[in-house]
Amino acid sequence: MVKNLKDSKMKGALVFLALVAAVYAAGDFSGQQVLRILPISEDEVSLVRELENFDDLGLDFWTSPSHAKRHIDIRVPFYSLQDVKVYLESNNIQYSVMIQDLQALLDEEEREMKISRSRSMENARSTNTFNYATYHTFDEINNFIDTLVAENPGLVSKIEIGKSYEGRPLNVLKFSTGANRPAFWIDFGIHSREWVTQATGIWTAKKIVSDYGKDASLTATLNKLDIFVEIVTNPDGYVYTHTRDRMWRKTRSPNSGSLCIGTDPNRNWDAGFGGGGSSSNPCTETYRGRAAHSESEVKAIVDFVKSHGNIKGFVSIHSYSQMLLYPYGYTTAPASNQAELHAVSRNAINALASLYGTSYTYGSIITTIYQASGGTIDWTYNQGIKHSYTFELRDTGRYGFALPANQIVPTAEETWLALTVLINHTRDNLY
Ligand code: BHK
Ligand code: ZN
Repeated sequence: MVKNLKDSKMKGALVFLALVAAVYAAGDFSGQQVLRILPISEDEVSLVRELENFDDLGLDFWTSPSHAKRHIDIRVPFYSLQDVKVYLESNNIQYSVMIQDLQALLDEEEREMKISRSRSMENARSTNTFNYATYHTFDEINNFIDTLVAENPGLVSKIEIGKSYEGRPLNVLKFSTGANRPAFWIDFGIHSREWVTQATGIWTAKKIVSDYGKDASLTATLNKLDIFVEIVTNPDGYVYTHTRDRMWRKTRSPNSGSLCIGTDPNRNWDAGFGGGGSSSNPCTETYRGRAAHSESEVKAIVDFVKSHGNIKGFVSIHSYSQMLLYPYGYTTAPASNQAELHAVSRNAINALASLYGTSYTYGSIITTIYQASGGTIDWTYNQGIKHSYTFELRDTGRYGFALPANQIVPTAEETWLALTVLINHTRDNLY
């Protein structure tokens, strides 16, 4: 009896230790690598795709398997590295190590944020002294939003279009100089780990108020169009990337019948919903959700776009890969104004490259990255928003989602040059 009691206590202690280890492991990327795999045949693509079905390996596909000769980036936990490398080597599949030790990059990221924070007590007080060159928490971003609105009452207002699953506000900035205008929408951070996007959103919001009344083109734009900016489109995920798991992509809503959390908000839209390039498995990064618009973060934008009724341009911003994409992602059928989308994209990426030489590829989603069903801009396009685009910001994979903070401002600056091409074209072609 005594022995049994002791045993069960021991067991309890071991279970507790295992749980503690599991919780800590979620936030610890020590020894983890990102492998870039280059399958040279469709057979090799299938072999890599099979890895997705082994939940125990704990793999995180940073880019999805698509076709031969298109690379696949996979984050591999330390405990699976040998198995995965042996698997690839025994199948003669080419790969290289893109990130040697992910935790080393994230340690540097955290160190940089701590230094910036200690120097930036003034962050919340004025958008002129705000530090645009570091990553910020959700609370800091909301303070920035409120400060920007307070500083520019005649130009900027804040709209709460809904609440996230966990009850956080879905804040949208409205830049407007008159009533009943057609509008241009830009969202950032629908995938929470793509930190350079939220940071670019902050810089972009400030850029719009700085240029209004000074830059002739932006002034003409805001005399004709309203601009809506959602900086943190997936707030629950964003908070989670700061507190628990820097590499969290999805929403944080639970899935009945599964212990896995979250839906991919870029597979949850009612455009080819459930089709290829989306998953029915809640444990994958591309889980589409139980139904189209099941995610409140998505539904809020759907309702907003429909009730507004006059949104003429729509851009949804992701990272990484350096691409400018247009519909469709769920079908190879061309968009009705594909020639226009293609020509405008080319102008936009040329403008972007003119600043720092950053090179982008462009084209339809399905022909340029891979098939993805239920994506944001396929839905907005089918709603009649003919100027619908998606960006994949820096970089091409050297740092991936762990892009160093010293690249935030250059990324935002060059992206703005491309955005203005898209906005100006929309302004001058309102249909
Ligand atoms: C972007 C827009 C529409 C469909 C797919 C994509 C690519 C995006 C994704 O959802 O798979 C890649 C990604 O998040 C990394 O930014
Ligand atoms: Zn993304």
